[in-house]
Amino acid sequence: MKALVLVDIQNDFTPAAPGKPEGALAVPGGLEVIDIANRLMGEHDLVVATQDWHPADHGSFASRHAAKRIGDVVKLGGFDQVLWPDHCVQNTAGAEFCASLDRSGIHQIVRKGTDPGIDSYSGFFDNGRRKATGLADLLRDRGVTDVAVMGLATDYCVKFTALDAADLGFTTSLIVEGCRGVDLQPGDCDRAIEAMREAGVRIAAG
Ligand code: VGL
Ligand code: ZN
Repeated sequence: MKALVLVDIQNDFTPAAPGKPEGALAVPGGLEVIDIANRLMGEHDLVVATQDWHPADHGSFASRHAAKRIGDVVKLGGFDQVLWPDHCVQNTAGAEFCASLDRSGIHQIVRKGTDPGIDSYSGFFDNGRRKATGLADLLRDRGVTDVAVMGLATDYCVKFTALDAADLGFTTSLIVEGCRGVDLQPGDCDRAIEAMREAGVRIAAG
């Protein structure tokens, strides 16, 4: 059984388009992954979409930390945390999936980042691996053996989702043409892809 995991293809992670404002944390080229996602849905037995879903006071938001700026690093939940603009706040338009993503092809939605005290880049666990989102159980219950990962952002949520999938024993591939990244530091995306490859993730095209 093959699953497609679509990571965080949400309004806040994508640039402006006709009828759509620029997302709060827009990843360059982020809208370009949607056609690939829609096409690959039909080639998988199970399609799961992760959704970054933060409370308004989430600790990853620079706005919650006095005298800190976007891109600064603080400790959150005991871990280094990059600070982001407010994004994907629960029940806001920014947190919704992009309108052109084919919702009818998505079987399950897994929300993450709901605990204000810790971030959750992976679709499987929070960054401290304290709580599971339920994605692993969902995949196992459906008899999934192979997981293809794509979406946003290559160097954060895609990376940690793919690394966890491989670590959990799924035969994991990265659909590299279906990913776009932040590159806060030049080369972050390339390094993320290399880290996935080294962890046994197969790097596939589209
Ligand atoms: C993400 C930064 C903050 C992601 C989520 O989806 O990669 N990045 N929250
Ligand atoms: Zn987030």
